[in-house]
Formats: sequence, structure tokens, C-alpha cells
Amino acid sequence: MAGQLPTTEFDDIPDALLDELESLAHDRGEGQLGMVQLLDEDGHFNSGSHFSEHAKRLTSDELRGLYRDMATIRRFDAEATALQRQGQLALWVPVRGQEAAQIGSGRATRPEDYLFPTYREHGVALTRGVELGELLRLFRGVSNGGWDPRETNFHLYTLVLAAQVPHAVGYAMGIQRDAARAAAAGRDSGAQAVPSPAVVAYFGDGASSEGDIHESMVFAASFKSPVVFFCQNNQWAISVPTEVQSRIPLHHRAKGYGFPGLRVDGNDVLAVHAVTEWALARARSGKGPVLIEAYTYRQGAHTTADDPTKYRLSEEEQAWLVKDPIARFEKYLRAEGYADDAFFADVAAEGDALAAKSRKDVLAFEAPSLAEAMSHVYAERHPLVEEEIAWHLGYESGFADDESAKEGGH
Ligand SMILES: Cc1ncc(C[n+]2csc(CCOP(=O)(O)OP(=O)(O)O)c2C)c(N)n1
Ligand SMILES: [Mg+2]
Repeated sequence: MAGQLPTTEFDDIPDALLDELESLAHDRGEGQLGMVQLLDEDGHFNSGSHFSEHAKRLTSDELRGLYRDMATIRRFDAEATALQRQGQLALWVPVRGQEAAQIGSGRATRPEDYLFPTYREHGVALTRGVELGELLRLFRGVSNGGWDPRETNFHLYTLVLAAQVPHAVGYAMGIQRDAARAAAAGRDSGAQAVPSPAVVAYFGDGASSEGDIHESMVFAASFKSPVVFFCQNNQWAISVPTEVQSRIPLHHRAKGYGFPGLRVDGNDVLAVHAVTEWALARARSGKGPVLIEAYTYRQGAHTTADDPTKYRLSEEEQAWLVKDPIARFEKYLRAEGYADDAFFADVAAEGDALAAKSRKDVLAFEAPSLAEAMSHVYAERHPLVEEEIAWHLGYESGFADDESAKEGGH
């Protein structure tokens, strides 16, 4: 009705959960942050949260799987970082420290969901079944994209900050339209409605300052689009700390748009999995977006081209090491009897084998010719590109003459 604001969509949320979110919205003094946490730093389980029940539904195989994924991506990340240091990759974007945020959220998605990553989501890529070698192909500069997003519903990496977020919301709005059309067709044929997928838009604390995020949140809220905004607050945007990006906790911004926002301990894989699963289910049911702020830490450099010792103190790094996501989960699995020494040894051996294979693959990648690289500028042949390729081939063949002349002269 004109002049009357539509109500915000919090009425589906049970009172107990609303109370919990409200109490978590405020920090608890003594440096204790308000956030959903199911595993503390010592791996003790908190059974008092609304989300505890989600976590309790995970089977022992699923729990071990979460550990395996986190350990695997950490090992892969270490190898990729080393490969860059040895000149085999042009650049690498380390993910160390953010494994729980990525594996927990990625494993909460369903195959039919569609995910839009930034450039650091190697852990999420693993959960979607992207062949990890494809990530290396991109960072070696021998591929313009890396993988076919249609195979895994995991979009190509986006290096322009926040540019993927309007795409994600547009995709979610497309899902709504497909669902409306399918529902209309179903009414005619009497067929059962198929559940709609949801979208996850990943972005960082720094990217949250971009106008694209604001526009995306306005559209998603207005249209109640099935999208989960997943912000990994890893405390830094290269050398700029989060407190410069925002005067309030980032998840508080959701309320201004009219949808729920919450902060989760991003180093707690069980909590991240539970809140993401909840947000996705809510989005699929037509209740609209949720903003999840996963509070975590980038343990390494921003990229291999960065030196964090120039802008942050080692005391800070040490304080976050105590909160390490993998060490914490290992303590939990051991204490609860879900995994033993043999399991951890197996996972380590698998990681080493993957690292060795990745190294071998990288060294064997063939570089495309420049002409091939240029042929992907447009989806179809383009006369200007054709002309430039022809010029380039002529230019290169000039060198070939020189080379053969030189060889002939010896
Ligand atoms: C539009 C745009 N502006 C600036 C940059 C340069 N840049 C690349 S990464 C980065 C910091 C991003 O920080 P954040 O969003 O917190 O993500 P993180 O790297 O911490 O995962 C900047 C400024 C860019 N890629 N795109
Ligand atoms: Mg950041």
C-alpha cells in the first residue's frame, strides 16, 4: 500500500532464535564478541545455541569429512604458495586461516545452489568439486578462467572487488522468475513444484565498502531474493583493518536493508555450517536474504605480492593462531572419539600426495600461444581481433626468420 512500509521478514524466526541473535548482536565485555560459536578454542561443544541441533545432525562421516576438507585445502594452499615462491605461479592468494569459513559454508550448499566466489575461495572450490589444478592454471596465467562454472555451479573467480555480488543477486532474481514460470506451468499440468535453489555471494570485509554491495542488498531485500551474503571478515583488506571499513559490526548493516544479519565464529566449522544451512533453507523458502559475517583471520599474506609485516604486529598474528580452525576441530574430533591417530595420518598422507600431484601438474601445463589467448576475448569471432591476431602472427614469424638465419650462420 502506498505510504506504508512493507514489514521486514523476521516473523518466521522462532522467538528463542531471535532472542539469541539479539543477545549476540552486542559484544559481551572482556573482549568477548557476540557471535554464534559451537566450538570454543579448546574444541568444547556448546549445546545451548539454537544452532547446536543443526550440528548434532551431522554424521561421524560428515564430521570427519569437514576435517579432511580443511586439512586438504591447507596442504594444497601451502604447496601453491611454495610454487609461487619458486616462480612457477605468477601469483597466489593464500587462504590459510579461513578454512572453516569456507568448508563450513561450502558444505552447507546443495549441488543445485549457485556460488559466486571472490579470488580466495579455494576451500569453497574444493567443496564444489572443482578440480584444484584448475585454480593453479589460472594463477600460472595459462588459462583465462580455469573451469567451466556450469559443471559445478561455482562461478569463475572475480578479482574486481564486489563485482560478483550484483551478479549473484541478479542470478537469484532469475531463479525467482524461473520458479514463478515453473509454478504457473505446474498449475496447468498438475506437476509437483521442484524446490528452488539458492545463491551464495562471497565477499570480504574490504569489499563490503563498495557501492555494488549496497545496491545488491537493496535489490535482494526488495525482491526477497534467495541469496545468502557471506562476508568473510578476515580483519584486513590488504593493509587496511576492518575498523576503518565500518564503525559498526558488519552484520549490523543487514538490519538497515530489512533482512537478518548475524556474526558467526568463522574459525568454527560447525557453527559456520549450521548458520549457512539455516540461511540457505530460509532463502529457499522465499523469506529472502541473510547476511552472515564470518569472523575469521587471514593468517598469511594478502597475496604472495604482499608483506604483512609492514602493517600488522606479530602479537596479533600469534593471538589468532590460538584460534586456529583446524587445530580446534581436531581437538573436538579426538575428544569425542570421532577420529584417531590413524585417521589424521591418512589425511596428512593424502594431502602430501595431492601436493605432489599439483606440483607435477603445474610443471606440465602447456602455455597457450598468444594468438590462442586472444581468441577468447569475444565469444564469437571478431574482425578486429582476427586482424590483430594476423598482425601478431606476422610479427612472430619475423623473429622465426631471424632465429633460422642465426642458426644457419653457425
Ligand atoms: C574495485 C577494486 N578496487 C580495488 C582492488 C584492489 N584490491 C584487491 S584485493 C583488495 C582488498 C580486499 O579486501 P577484502 O574485501 O577484505 O578481501 P580479502 O582480500 O581480505 O579476502 C583490494 C583493495 C580491486 N581488486 N578491485
Ligand atoms: Mg578482508
